[in-house]
Amino acid sequence: MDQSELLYGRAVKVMPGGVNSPVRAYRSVNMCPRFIARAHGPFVYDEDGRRYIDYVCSWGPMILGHNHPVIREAVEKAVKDGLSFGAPTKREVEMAELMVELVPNIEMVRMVNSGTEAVMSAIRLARGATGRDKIIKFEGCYHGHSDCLLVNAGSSALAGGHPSSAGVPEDIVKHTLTAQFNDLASVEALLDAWPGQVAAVIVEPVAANMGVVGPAPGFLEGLRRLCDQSGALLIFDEVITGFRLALGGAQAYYGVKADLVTFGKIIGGGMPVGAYCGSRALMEQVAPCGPVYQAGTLSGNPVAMAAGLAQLTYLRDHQEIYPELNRKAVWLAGELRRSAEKHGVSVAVNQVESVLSPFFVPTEVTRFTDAKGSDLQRYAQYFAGMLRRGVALAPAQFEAMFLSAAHTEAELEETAQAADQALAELVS
Ligand code: HOZ
Repeated sequence: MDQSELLYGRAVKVMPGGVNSPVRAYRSVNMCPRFIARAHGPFVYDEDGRRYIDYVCSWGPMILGHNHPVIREAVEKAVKDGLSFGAPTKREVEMAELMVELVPNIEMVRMVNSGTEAVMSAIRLARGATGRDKIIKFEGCYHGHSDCLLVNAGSSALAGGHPSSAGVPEDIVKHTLTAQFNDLASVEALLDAWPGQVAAVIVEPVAANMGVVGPAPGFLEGLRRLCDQSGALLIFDEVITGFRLALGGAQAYYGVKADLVTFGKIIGGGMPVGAYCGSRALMEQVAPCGPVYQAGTLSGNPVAMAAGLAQLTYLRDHQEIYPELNRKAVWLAGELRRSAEKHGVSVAVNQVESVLSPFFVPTEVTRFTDAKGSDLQRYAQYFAGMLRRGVALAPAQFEAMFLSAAHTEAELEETAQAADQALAELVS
């Protein structure tokens, strides 16, 4: 037995499924999870000291690679001044100023502690500001685990076979309407069916919790138009896309304005941070300025702000990272396609900038129904083959693969070789 197996044996006795977040239990790949002891650059190391090239990247935020010196030093410096004050700090102001500078169409920021909290609060704000109750989300999109959004959700909710959760009252989710990603007609139909009642349409601009599925041309623009026509607010959940597709996130990348934007872990450099942002008029509806209540002792935590400020400042000052990340992702996606074709394995590789997903399907994947058609058994075998060769992918088909600036040509080559062998195994 290795250390991960031993720890997992202890963990399942005291934690549900042995984990603090379901996808980490590796259930959809039928394996024992790796317990990670440390991480550096493009690598994570398990408790036995085995090294893996990491494409989970803490589910996105480690865009500069693990344990980046600039972020680590900022955290070390902040820790010396104290861990939590429950009071305003200079760093929060600097952080909000920087976000307003970098993200299009936002004038104010409210910090929270996670993407879940950011989205939950943005929905409350949208409802408070419009006086409407209904929201529209997309099947297979994931916006955290707050009650009203755990409906037809993606990510590990989908991988675990529970796209909607027990414990969420019908009375709450009756206000959550579900449309189809990349299908404007499905949104229009809901808006027509509930005239004047939809507070917001919330979308991951690039769906990344059904695997990666980019927006079809005109989809995001269409959402903007439909929201303008109906008086609903458009919320971009940029927990994955923010500061990743581009410095200004999906709004900048696709040239589409959102009314509210939510961010998660990436703005904390991996520390627990989230934020929701929008125009002054909207954000001043939030307490203490307005009637929409939301609060938190750890919101704007000084250590988390130090990490986030260091990461966003670094990204602002090193924007060459973005084309470089894209170049690496295009190369890797190309290698995966080439190997799949060589070995006669049906794989569709979706890639948008530095997020990508292989789906084990014979067709293109442009909709949730296509993504759901992926052969999950094959993904599990492929995952196991990659892990054996020292490459850590997301342990579930419906998650994304993230690249970081720390992945060099050497790691990419090693990954492509591992993928070639793992794909060959699928047909042997
Ligand atoms: N659902 C999250 C990823 N999309 C899980 C994160 C985690 O387990 O850390």
